[in-house]
Amino acid sequence: MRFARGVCVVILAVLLVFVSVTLGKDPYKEYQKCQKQCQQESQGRYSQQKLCQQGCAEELQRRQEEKGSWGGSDDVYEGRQEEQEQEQEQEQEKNPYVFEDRHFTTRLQSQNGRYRILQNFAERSKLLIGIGNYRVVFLEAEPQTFVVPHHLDADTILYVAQGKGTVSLVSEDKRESFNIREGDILRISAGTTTYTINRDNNKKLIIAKLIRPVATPGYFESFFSAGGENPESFYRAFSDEILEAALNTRKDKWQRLFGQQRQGAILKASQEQIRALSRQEEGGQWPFGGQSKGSVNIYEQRPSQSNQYGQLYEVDSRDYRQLQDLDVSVSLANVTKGAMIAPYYNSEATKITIVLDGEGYFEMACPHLSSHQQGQGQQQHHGGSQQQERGPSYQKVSSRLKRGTVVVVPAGHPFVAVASNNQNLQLLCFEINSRNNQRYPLAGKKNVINQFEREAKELAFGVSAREVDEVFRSQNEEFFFKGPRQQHQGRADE
Ligand SMILES: *[C@@H]1O[C@H](CO)[C@@H](O)[C@H](O)[C@H]1NC(C)=O
Ligand SMILES: [Cu+2]
Repeated sequence: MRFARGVCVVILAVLLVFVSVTLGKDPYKEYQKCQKQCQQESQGRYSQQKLCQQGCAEELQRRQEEKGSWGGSDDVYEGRQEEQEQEQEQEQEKNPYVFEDRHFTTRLQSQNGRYRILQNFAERSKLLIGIGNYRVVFLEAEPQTFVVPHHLDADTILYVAQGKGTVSLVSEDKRESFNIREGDILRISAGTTTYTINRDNNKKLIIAKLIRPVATPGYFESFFSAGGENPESFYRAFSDEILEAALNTRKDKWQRLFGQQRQGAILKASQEQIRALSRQEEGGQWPFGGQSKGSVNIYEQRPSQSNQYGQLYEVDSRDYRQLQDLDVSVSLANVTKGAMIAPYYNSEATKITIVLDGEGYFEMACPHLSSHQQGQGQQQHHGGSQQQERGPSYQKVSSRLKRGTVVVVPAGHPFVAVASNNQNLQLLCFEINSRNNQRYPLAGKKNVINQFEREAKELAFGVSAREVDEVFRSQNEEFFFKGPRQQHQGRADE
C-alpha cells in the first residue's frame, strides 16, 4: 500500500515535471534540484522523502499557477514566452504597487469556499522587498461551513470583511472561541491550531488576512492535523511503526482515521453542528475594561477623522495589544461617494490597502518609477549633467480601485484616493512598521506647508508667502474632502 502510494506520487511528480517543461525552464530546474535535495537529506527515510518531494511538487505547481496567472497562455514556443516575460516586466515596472485578481493564487478550492493568496511582494518588484515577509490572503467560506483544523508557520492578523463566524484557537493549554462579525480584528499566533465556522445561513464569510511567516521569509504553509486524503493529514507522513508506537494503537485503527476525509479543507456543516461550535454569547461584555480582549471591533473605536466626506477608524497596539510585536496597525476608511482622502504620506509605515467595497481611483507620487531617476548613474545618454543638478522627478502612479484591488503605498510616498460618484469607497489598510508612524497631510487644515515660516515659504517656492497661503489655506476640511468635479478613472499614463 505504501508502495502503491509511492508510485502515485512518482507519477504525479513526473506529470508535473512534464507540465513544467512546457511552461518554462527555471521552475523545472529548481524542481529537480529540490527533488534531489530531498533524496539526499532524508537519508533513506522514505516517508520523509515523500513529504519533502511533495513539497517540491507543490512549490512547482504554485509557481506555475503564479506564472499562469500573469495572463500567460499555454503557448509553448520560446519567442512567445520571452515576449510574455517582457510584457510582465513592463507591467511590473510601470506599476508594481497595484494587485488585482490575476495576482492571486487560489488554494483549497471547493464548492464550499476557497483561499486566495496574493503574490509575494518581493517577487513582484524590488521596490517591495521591504514588505517581502508579509502576505495577504482572503478566505471565502460559503454559509454554514467548517474550515478544517490546521496551523500555519506564520502569524496572522485577520479582519472580518463580511459575515459572521466563530474562530476556535487551540493553543498549548487551552481552547478559546471567538464569535466574529464584520469589523472584527483577531490576531492568531504562529502554530495555533485554528478552525473556523461560517455561522450565517445566507452570507459568505469573507476574511482578509495579513500573514507574517516565521520559518521561511515570505512563504508559509498550512499544516492539517485532522484530515485524511483531502486535506491530507500530516500524520500520514510518519511511518507505520512510528504511528503505531506514538499512538499506541493498531494500524487498522489509525489507518481508517487518516483515510476517511476526502471532502476538502472547507466542509458543509449541519445546523446542529454550527450551533454547537458557536461560542455562547455572554450577556455582560468584558468586565475589566477590555483588558483581556481577545478580539477587537474596528467600528467600536471612535473615528479618528470624521466629517461629511468620510470617517477613519483605527486600531493600533494601544487598542489591541496583540498587534504590538507585529508592529502593524489596522485602519478602515469610509470615503463618502464623490469625496476623497486628503493627499498625505506616512512617515514610517508602508500601507497595504485593500478595497473592501465601492469603486474609485488613487494617485501616488513615486520617484522610483520616474524616467529621470536619480542616483543610477549613466543610464541616460541625454543631458546627463543637467539631470545631476535637478532633484528627483516623480511619476504619477495611478489605478482604478474596485472590490478586491490591493495597493501598496510605501512610506514617504504622497498618496490620494477618490471615491466614485455612485458608491462609498471602503478601504482596509494594514500599516506595517507603524510604531512611530505619523501621517503628514499635504492639503487641508493641518497641512505640512502651513507650518513653514514665512521666509521658508518664500525661499522654497520663490513667490510671496501670501501667494503660498492663498493656495494652502483654502481647504478648511481635514483628511476627507469633497472630491474632484471631474473624475479621471486612474490612468497611469497621461
Ligand atoms: C459610511 O458613510 C456613510 C455616509 O456616507 C454612512 O451612512 C455610514 O454609516 C458610514 N459607515 C461607517 C461604518 O461609518
Ligand atoms: Cu517609489
